[in-house]
Amino acid sequence: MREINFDGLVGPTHNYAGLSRGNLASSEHSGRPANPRAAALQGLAKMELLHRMGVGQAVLPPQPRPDVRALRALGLRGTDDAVLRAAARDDGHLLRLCSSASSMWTANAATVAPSADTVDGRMHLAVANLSAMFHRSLEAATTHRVFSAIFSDPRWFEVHAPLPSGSAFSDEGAANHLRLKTTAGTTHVFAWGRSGFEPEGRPARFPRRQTREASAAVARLLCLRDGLAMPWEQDPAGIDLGAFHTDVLATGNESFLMLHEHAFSHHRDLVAELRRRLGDELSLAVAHESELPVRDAVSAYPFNSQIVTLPDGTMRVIAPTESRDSDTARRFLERVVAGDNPVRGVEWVDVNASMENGGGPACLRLRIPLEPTEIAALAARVLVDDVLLAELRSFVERHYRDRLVRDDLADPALLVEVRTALDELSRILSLGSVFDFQRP
Ligand code: SUG
Repeated sequence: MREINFDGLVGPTHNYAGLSRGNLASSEHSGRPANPRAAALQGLAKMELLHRMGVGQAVLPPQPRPDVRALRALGLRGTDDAVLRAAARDDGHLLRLCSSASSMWTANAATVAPSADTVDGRMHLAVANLSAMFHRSLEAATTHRVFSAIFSDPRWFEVHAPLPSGSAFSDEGAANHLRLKTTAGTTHVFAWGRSGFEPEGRPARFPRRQTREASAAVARLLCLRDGLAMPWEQDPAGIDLGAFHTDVLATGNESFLMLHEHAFSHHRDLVAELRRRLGDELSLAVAHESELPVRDAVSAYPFNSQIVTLPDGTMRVIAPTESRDSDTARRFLERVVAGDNPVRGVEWVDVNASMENGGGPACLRLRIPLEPTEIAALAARVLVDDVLLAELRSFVERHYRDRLVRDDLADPALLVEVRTALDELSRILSLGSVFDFQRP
């Protein structure tokens, strides 16, 4: 089995709208001018690095924004231009809500169980409803179509529709999920922040996006073999300090897990349970508050690194340059590399444009472990090679603006540019008509 990282290509409307309460970077950078072209090229450079390192790499398309269909569903009428003008009225909040390039953070697109872990021996993928944040909930329908187009062969794959929307079954995808594996076993940790039905025990500063009930439903949909699912609560203190997803404070790969003590409630019990299931082969690096304050972990994102296995079996940490520039985060990662575990080095990547909206290297990718026969059954041209990378770079350079400010979202020319671009991209990637504007 080979893990393929499906990265979201940054979209042409990448902007800073301050839409995600509880995501400190999103609030802090609200209203700044954005450079969608540079942001997309940063993402492509990360894909190229992983591809060159011999890691499986694929790409997912951005989604059409502004989302005119959503604006019409909210009661705006007339031509597309009239809809944009109406959405820009008052302070333009409606337009910003429907213009985010947030589908780039594909760690939130879905949760995946590889075929080795499921009762029917097929790969299962559950699209996330992203109900907690309105701008993100707009992604789910198109995400479902995109995955259904790629994983269309029912002999190998089952793509599940998002859970019914609503706050009780609010699901944020793989950002709240960890798959660990040793020779002793496999465990899928499903992290959740609140119950969908019981009142919260104490007042919360920031939203708990994932519910326990959603995690349980996703685990059922994925058809995991008995005993593989392990639900666990996120530490409410961590969420209130800005860890809106589990992958802000914890990440793992096969037999290695690194986490902050505030990632999960009762982290010692979590570690003991993982040891019971996975044995001594599991290696762990736990950061304590005294070594690495949550505040630093949230701003520098060392846990939002990708941990990848190279063809020689050793691991590398793909970390954001913000972690290199933070003394506490860098020292923690240096301790990881020096430790008794399979990690042999750190590669620093600049994904600053995404980071300024709270999305590090790990947010930008969805991990999908696939068997060779399953890779051969992918029904779109999404696996990255040198030719596709060059085409994507040229695509971004031809179609993306290098500056976008709030008022530009109402520019009717932007909508035309985005549709022209995504129409071309759906052909480059052989995806068929997956976007709203391509469908009746
Ligand atoms: O959902 N930011 C995203 C960041 C997602 C990060 N993903 C993971 N941790 N896996 C979010 O909060 C900000 C958009 C804006 O404010 O313009 C935003 O949606």
